[in-house]
Amino acid sequence: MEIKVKLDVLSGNEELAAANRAKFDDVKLKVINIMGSPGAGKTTVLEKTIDLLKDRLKLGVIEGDIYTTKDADRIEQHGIPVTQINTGGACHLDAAMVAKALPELNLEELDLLIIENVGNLVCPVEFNLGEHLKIAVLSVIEGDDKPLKYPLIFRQSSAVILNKVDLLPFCEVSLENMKLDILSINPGIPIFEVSARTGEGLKDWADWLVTQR
Ligand SMILES: Nc1nc2c(ncn2[C@@H]2O[C@H](COP(=O)(O)OP(=O)(O)O)[C@@H](O)[C@H]2O)c(=O)[nH]1
Ligand SMILES: [Mg+2]
Repeated sequence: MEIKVKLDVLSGNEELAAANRAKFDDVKLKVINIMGSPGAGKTTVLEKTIDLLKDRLKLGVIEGDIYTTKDADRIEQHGIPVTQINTGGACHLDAAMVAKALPELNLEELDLLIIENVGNLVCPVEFNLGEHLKIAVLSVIEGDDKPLKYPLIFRQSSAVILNKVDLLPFCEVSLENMKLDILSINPGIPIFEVSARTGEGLKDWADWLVTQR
């Protein structure tokens, strides 16, 4: 019985995600969905990415959070259109929430829409939003066992950002093992080793993102 309910929820979500995708494609808008644990550095990576790309692309952002507008407030400082979704308790965004937020943005005027999902390594990946690419952000301090413990997000993503490499000297993790495990789950997936604090590696990520348009 429980499984059936879950299937119904997911199939309803797929229909709404397809409708979102049609809206994006109508106006030739590329959309990415950034996922990862709370504190992995999603918003910081996004802020730095905006600074690198805002002169090249017209960017817009949807911030997903359980409560508060803290992340949207940070993005607003960078002078690009942003709207906040509060899920009011849900651990992930779904296609209906995104559909409701879209009228807040002028989609025709944007080249790239970035959605920051609710911080969570598990649930967000199960709900398509209509995005073209899913991107996983994992910080090295979360531990090198995480890719194999949470494989779905790495399997479904089109790229992985390994953030906080500036903290590698202070934690016992093997970056090599992290990368090997991610590649064993999703062979060939681009992996960007970055520090959103120092800026290391972010130009390669931003350049890759531009090529995805
Ligand atoms: N040392 C270090 N700290 C970082 C880095 N990226 C983000 N942080 C810090 O990690 C914390 C969580 O970052 P945030 O972007 O809010 O993560 P989010 O919850 O995934 O959006 C903040 O205190 C950031 O300043 C990084 O590359 N290196
Ligand atoms: Mg955030």
